[in-house]
Amino acid sequence: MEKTLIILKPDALKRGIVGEILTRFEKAGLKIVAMKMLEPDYEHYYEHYENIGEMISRRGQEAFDVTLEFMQDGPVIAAVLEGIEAVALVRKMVGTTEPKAALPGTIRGDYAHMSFDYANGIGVGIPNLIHASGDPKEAKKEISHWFAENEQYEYKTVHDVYTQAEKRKKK
Ligand code: FUP
Repeated sequence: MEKTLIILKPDALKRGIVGEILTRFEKAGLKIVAMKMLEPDYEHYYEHYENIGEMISRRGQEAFDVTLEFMQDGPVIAAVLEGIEAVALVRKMVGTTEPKAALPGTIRGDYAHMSFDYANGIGVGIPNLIHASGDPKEAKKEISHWFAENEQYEYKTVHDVYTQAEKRKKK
């Protein structure tokens, strides 16, 4: 079963919408297999956003710097979600990077409206509430960067009857 990393960013904690965001994933049947609150340092975010995410070449040094500053503005909650094609599903539920462009029904579209123009104009990182792994390869690297093996759990949920069903036998 596929796993993906989410990080509830400092703005999600400060706005008190952690529960609402997590509820959306639980309702979709995704399984929380790891979760913790932490306040990572610059090096930890450098590994996440540049060594794994290659953000400087994609977005530029300035966007990278303000993002790291924004992420260090308070504690975050990191979690690993498991489900069928979980990486793509969670990205869809999160919505596109810029809240202004994120569709209604997505987390960023429903809970934020900030534009790149506004954030870049005042020189701040965009408060878009949540990070989610971009693809399965990135998810694997991010999960092992944020969680040790013994911080990840296996258990059954009521969704497993559908999501981990046996192959149907032909009659
Ligand atoms: P995403 O894949 O949605 O996490 O987006 P990116 O990896 O491209 O960017 C990482 C984070 O940097 C985004 F969540 C928001 C932030 N960012 C800014 O704050 N300003 C920018 O101009 C670009 C990105």
